[in-house]
Amino acid sequence: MIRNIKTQGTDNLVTIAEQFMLQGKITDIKAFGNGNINDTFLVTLDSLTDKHFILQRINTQVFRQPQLVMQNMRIYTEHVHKRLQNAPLNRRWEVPRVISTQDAQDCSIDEVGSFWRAISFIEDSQSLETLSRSYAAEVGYALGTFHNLISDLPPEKLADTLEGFHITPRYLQHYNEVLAKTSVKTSPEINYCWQFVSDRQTFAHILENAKAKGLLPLRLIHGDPKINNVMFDVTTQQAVSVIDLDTVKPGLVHYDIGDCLRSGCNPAGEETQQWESVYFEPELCQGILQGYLSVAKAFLTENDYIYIYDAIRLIAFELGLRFFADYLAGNIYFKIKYPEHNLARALVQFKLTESIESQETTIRAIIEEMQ
Ligand code: GN1
Ligand code: MG
Repeated sequence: MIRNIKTQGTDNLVTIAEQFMLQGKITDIKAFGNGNINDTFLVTLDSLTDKHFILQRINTQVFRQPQLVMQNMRIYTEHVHKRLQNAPLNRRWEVPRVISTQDAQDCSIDEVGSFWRAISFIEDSQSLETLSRSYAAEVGYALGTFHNLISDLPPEKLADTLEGFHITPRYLQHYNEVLAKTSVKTSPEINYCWQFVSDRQTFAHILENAKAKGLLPLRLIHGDPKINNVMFDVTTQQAVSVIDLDTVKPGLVHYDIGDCLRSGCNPAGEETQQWESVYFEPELCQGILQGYLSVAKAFLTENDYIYIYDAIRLIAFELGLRFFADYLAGNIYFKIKYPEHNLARALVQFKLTESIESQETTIRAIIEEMQ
């Protein structure tokens, strides 16, 4: 099923947006960003103070307890605001704010039961879909700063809003269940994906095994730090915020490092149609890690370093597996623009994984020399 944001009438959107407004008049509402799960809109106001805010319909098929997502977001933002007040950074850094409804709620539920929330927009900033070398260290700095600012918030303070998220063996199990139920038509692309997954069944457990053995600690993580969730100041071109806080919850920092690198070091971008030319760029990897470690070195352990390469490889593989399983299941999780979209996305991630694997020595050397 293809879900289409256009089915949400504009009048209706204005009515919903007005629930969150304390001042000004709406002059524009438009679809915003490239999210695969929630529906996101940028609301423009004629107010002199806050000129924009983000309006989102949370996908409650994915986030079954949206109230918990909002609760986490409040706890996270309050903690970080306090920390920044006590010890400001020596450069611009912003944390998105939850905007309450006029009757002081975290969300507004419309007549069809959709769950809407509003978040402040980071003014004078933009996101990037692909990275050039000059931005790589900034992306790493942003993730490191994000981790650093929550490193003193006990992980158990935040709820698990998406059970199983980034637990690769669970995705593998789901994939095997889907496969058992589906009569898959075969094609060279589908065979490639099927073979790709079947050759990596043992590898899928690598981070969860390390976690179970107590080698890697649970910390608070972002969950989805792909590069277009990092906002850059339009003037200084420095990273100024990490947005999309739906999946901030306990996990391994390796999920975040892997996700940031699998998205940042793929110059073709995750939506490219030319999957055969997808590759992992080690120079971008070096830049991102350098920026990350400039902030994160203080809290990483020796074991953390040992698993960085595996994390990069695993999260690329995992995302490919998630896209492929969703394609086989009939596209019920990720939004799609055309029927084979999730298959195309899976091919991109598998090709990227292949490129990571073929450059293992180089990538491990980059990590080694930064310790
Ligand atoms: C989804 O919706 P979006 O684009 O923020 C997904 C991430 C994937 C990403 C791939 C909750 O994020 O895990 O890495 O697509 N989010 C969830 O682009 O599943
Ligand atoms: Mg997201």
